[in-house]
Amino acid sequence: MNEISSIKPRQIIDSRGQPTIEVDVYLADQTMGRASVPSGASTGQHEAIELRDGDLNRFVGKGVQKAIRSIEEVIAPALIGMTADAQTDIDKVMLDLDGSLNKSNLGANAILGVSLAVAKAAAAQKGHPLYRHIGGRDSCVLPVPMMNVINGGAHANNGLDIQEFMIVPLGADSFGEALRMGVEIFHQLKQQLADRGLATSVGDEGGFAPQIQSAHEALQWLERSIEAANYTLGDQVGFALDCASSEYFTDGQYHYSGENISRSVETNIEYLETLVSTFPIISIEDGCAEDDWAGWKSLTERLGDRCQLVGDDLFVTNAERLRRGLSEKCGNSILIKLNQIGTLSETLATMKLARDHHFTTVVSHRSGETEDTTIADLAVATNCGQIKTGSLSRSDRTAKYNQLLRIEEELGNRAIYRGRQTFHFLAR
Ligand code: 2PG
Ligand code: MG
Repeated sequence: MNEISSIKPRQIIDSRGQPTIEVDVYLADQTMGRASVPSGASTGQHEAIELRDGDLNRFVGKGVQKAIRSIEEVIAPALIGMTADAQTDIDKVMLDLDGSLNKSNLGANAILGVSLAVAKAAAAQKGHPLYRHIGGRDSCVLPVPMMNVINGGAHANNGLDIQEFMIVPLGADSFGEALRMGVEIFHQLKQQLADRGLATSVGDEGGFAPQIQSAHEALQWLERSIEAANYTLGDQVGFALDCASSEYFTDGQYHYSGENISRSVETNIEYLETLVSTFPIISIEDGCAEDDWAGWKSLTERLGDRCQLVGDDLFVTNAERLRRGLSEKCGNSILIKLNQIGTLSETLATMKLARDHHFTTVVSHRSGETEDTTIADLAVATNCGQIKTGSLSRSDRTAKYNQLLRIEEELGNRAIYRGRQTFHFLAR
């Protein structure tokens, strides 16, 4: 009954107005699973390849008709007749059909759309929620959200070089309460910016993008908003940063254009250390660039016991790169983005490898998103404990938070929200 009977891809539009892929997978009993594929802006060099048409006359070259043809002509004929439960086999068939190391033949966007739609069809056929289908009966941990309320870097056109300034509700006792705290702080921040005549328009991830120049200044705005919302900084709410520093690392230097300062690998680490000593920053993502392994090692030696150090562009959800990081002691956490690697089963394998080596895992959106909420389910399925899915505005971001509210409701008293305990390995 759960053999795949047809696969229907289509081109839709993402949150930035770029084309992306949506896939419907139908099973023999007419059950349908639908998934769509996100897209990054600060994309890592080592990510799997997103296939784009390059035809400048249509969608400024960003069309995904080639990837759609990969599905129609190559993937669908091979998968029809397979059982939707056989996720690993299905993903393996697509990997073999592609044959490249980075999915450049069929496109990671084509492969991921199918991989996720298959999982959703299989879940629907059993009448199970997606998190339960992927993770089984023990999936019950609601993730701590890292909410990106000030946007910079490639996601905004202000002077901030660091891409994301996030608030982390450590002191909540449920996901719903955590979300409420985020929302209240978000509104205080909006008010404060407006009172001082700064813009309250938002960046790609729904956070504010005021014309400010330095991380110090951004964090002070957050401090004031948290206070105004009547929460205690450090105790109830911590900070997290995504530097996305590959974007401003050239010729061995980290160039902070907003502050007009270039920092060497070592002075950049000292700078991050100063920020961590000044503000209650519990997590820093991509503090060093994607191929600055020596910088990463030194950053981890210096800050690894008091700050979560998350590798995004460094690891690109890729088990091989994670293995190198583990052996060279780079970072203590990995960001998980399905489209960086391109299949659900490889993503789960990378998460398992990380956990087996006591790395934390943070499930993440991309800056270009759709209404698809798979990552909310993935975070609960794997009990990973942390999610990064933007600010408290724009439906492409809030869709994931709202799905987590539904999951928390459905789990009832089985739901667990660990809050501060998630970061128990940090000596702070
Ligand atoms: C990141 C992501 C998501 P992008 O760097 O972590 O916040 O951004 O999707 O642009 O790579
Ligand atoms: Mg990142």
